[in-house]
Amino acid sequence: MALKARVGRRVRRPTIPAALADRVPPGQVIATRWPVLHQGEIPLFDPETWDFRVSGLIEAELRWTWDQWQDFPTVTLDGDLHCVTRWSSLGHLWTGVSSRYLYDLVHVNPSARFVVLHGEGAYSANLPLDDFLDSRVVLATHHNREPLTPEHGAPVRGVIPDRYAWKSVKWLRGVEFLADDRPGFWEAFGYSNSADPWHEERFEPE
Ligand SMILES: Nc1nc2c(c(=O)[nH]1)N[C@H]1C(S)=C(S)[C@@H](COP(=O)(O)O)O[C@H]1N2
Ligand SMILES: [Mo]
Repeated sequence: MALKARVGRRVRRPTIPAALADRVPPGQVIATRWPVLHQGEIPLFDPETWDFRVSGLIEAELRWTWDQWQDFPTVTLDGDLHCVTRWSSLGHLWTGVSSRYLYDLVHVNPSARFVVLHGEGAYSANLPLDDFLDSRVVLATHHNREPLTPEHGAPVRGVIPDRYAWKSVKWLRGVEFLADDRPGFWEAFGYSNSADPWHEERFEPE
């Protein structure tokens, strides 16, 4: 009986609606609710002491307060999240400062080829400068027109739509411009440096 039942059973795979198929990278399933995933604790946000630092290959290190951040122009863009643990979360509208705006503002030395996005504490993620400057990259303060919630990275998070979501650093506190690449938090553990979900670049080849 048990054997028969087993033979008759089909492995159920979640089906991806045809209309969304081209938005879901290989090996991913669509998450029905927006998951919350991160290392460690959700940091407290104090607008009085919060700052954002730009460092590395720029004329002089910069520090912006939360008040100053409010003066930056914003863009509003779609951006899906693809977690390497195989969920994809679609239909997010992000509002924030575009990476290109920040780059142009701070006069980066042309020798810079890479960036490290620094989160609160020890979390970070690296990107080639070209990936960072992609027109869809936003340093978001708002999600679906509401301020970001603490668990999703308030007050500012990176959104890097075409890379696995560990590069979309929550609680973003700074950007560092570098001539040479330097692995971030997960990249140092063997996760893919390039992290392109469309090519399933989950882990760095041995
Ligand atoms: N600072 C910080 N940012 C982070 C992480 C983290 O641990 N710390 N986890 C990353 C991972 S692995 C994922 S999948 C996304 C999840 O974002 P969400 O919780 O808003 O869905 O955040 C990314 N950003
Ligand atoms: Mo993730």
